[in-house]
Amino acid sequence: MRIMKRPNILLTGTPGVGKTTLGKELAQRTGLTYINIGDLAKEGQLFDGFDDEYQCPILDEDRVVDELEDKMMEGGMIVDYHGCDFFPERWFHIVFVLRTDNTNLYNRLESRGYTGKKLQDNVQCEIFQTIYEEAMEAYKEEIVHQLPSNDPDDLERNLEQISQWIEQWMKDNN
Ligand code: DAT
Repeated sequence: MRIMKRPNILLTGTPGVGKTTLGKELAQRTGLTYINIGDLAKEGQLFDGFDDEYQCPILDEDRVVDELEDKMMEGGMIVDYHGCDFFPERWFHIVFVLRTDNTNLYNRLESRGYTGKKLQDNVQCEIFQTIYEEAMEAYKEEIVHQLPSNDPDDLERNLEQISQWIEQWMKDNN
């Protein structure tokens, strides 16, 4: 039996914009595999040092890339991470940067338990569109797309659009 080729998708954006929510639901609807880089790093202890300012372990980016290489070559992966410039560019067929309005994001991060500098820095990251600019530098501009992620209607629209894109990609590449 010939194996169907499937695309790899990167979901990125500031923490709290809804990457996990979208990624998991998208995986359920399409049969693609959802990969959360934070969880993967925790499971495999793929860390290199500790960030005193943010009180969190520092991701060992090289080991994350090594760990994922074989899976990414299989295709059909949905990768979720709040950064994007250390992944090999060749891994992804499309990159989505989720965007959330400031007040909305502030409330989400606050209910997640973020306070003080951590809360402020993350909201600023969104205001300065840091991750969008990172994505535009790391990937071909034409494969980078911003998606609004403010309410359940946005979520549903994004799910439908990406599902359709996957279907079309598979028609074109098989
Ligand atoms: P991320 O993975 O980007 O950190 P998340 O998926 O954990 O974000 O979502 C953060 C919170 O926001 C969570 O409580 C779910 C909620 N949320 C996500 N997408 C949403 C949307 N489109 N509309 C309303 N709430 C959303």
